[in-house]
Amino acid sequence: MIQWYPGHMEKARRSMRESLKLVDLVIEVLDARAPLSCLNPEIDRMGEGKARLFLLNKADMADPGMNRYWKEVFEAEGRPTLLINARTGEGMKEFDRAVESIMAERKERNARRGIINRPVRAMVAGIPNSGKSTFINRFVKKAVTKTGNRPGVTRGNQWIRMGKGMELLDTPGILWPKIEREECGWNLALIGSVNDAIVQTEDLASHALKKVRALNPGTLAERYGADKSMNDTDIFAAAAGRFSMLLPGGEADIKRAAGMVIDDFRSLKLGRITVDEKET
Ligand SMILES: Nc1nc2c(ncn2[C@@H]2O[C@H](COP(=O)(O)OP(=O)(O)OP(=O)(O)O)[C@@H](O)[C@H]2O)c(=O)[nH]1
Ligand SMILES: [Mg+2]
Repeated sequence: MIQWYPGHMEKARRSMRESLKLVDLVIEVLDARAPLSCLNPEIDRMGEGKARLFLLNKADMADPGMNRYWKEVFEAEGRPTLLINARTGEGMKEFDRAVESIMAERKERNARRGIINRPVRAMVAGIPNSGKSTFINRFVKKAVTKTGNRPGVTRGNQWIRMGKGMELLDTPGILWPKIEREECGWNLALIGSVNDAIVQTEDLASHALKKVRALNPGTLAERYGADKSMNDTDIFAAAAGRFSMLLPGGEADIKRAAGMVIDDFRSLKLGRITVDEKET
C-alpha cells in the first residue's frame, strides 16, 4: 500500500478547507495520464456545491485518444473539463470562455444586486506535481510561483492577483491519507506525485513495464532489446546490458536499469502513455 502523507499535507488540507470559504470557483488540476487516480476524493467532496472546472494537464504526455476518452467521461459526469499543456499554454485559449460560462449565473445574480466587475476568486487545487503552479504562471504570463519536477514544491497558499478579472489561489498538492486502490497508488507514483523514496525502484519500474506492455509494447524491444518471452527482471537485465549498467563484478545493475525505465517512462521515451485504463 502506497502511503505518503507528510506533515505539510495535513496542514494544507486544513487550510484548503478554510480557503474554500473565500472562493467562487475550484479549479482542479489533474494529470491527463491519470485523471481518475488523481481525482482526490477529499477535494472532490470539499468542492461540492462550488463552481468547478477540471483541467486535464500534461495532455502532451498522455495518449491523444485517451485524452478524448477521459474528457468525455468527465463531462458526462457533469465535470466541465479542458485538456491543456500548462507549459506551452496549449488548450488554454478556451479557459476564459469556460470560466465565463461556469460563472455566468453568479455574475448575473451579482449584477442584480448591483455588484459588477468583481473578480472571480478561484482556488487551484490538485495532487502534488500535477502542474498547478505552472498553470498559474502560464495564465498570468509571469513566473509568480515556484515550480519543479517533484512533488511538494508549493508549501503554502499564495494569492495571485494580476487583474484579468480573476484572483487565483495556488495551493500545495495534497494526497489523501489512504490511497484505497493499490493500482491508484502505483499510478500516482509513476507520474511523480508521490515521493520516490517511499517506493521500491524495481516495483515502480515493473508497474511502468505493465503499462507499456499493454499500450506500447514495441518500444520495449526498440529501446531495451526486450522480447515477448522476457519477464520484468529479464528486461531490466537486457536494458542494463544495452546501456552498460554493470556492477563492479560485471553483473547487470538491475536497480539502476529499473531506475532508467522509470526515467524513460517519465521523459516519454516509452511513448505517451495514459496509465488510467478505460472503464469497462
Ligand atoms: N510536459 C508538461 N510538463 C508540465 C506541464 N505542466 C507542468 N509540467 C511540469 O510538471 C512539473 C510540476 O509542475 P508544478 O507546476 O511545480 O506542479 P504543482 O502541481 O504546482 O506541484 P506541487 O506544488 O508540488 O503540488 C514541472 O516540472 C513542470 O514543468 C504540462 O502541461 N506538460
Ligand atoms: Mg506548486
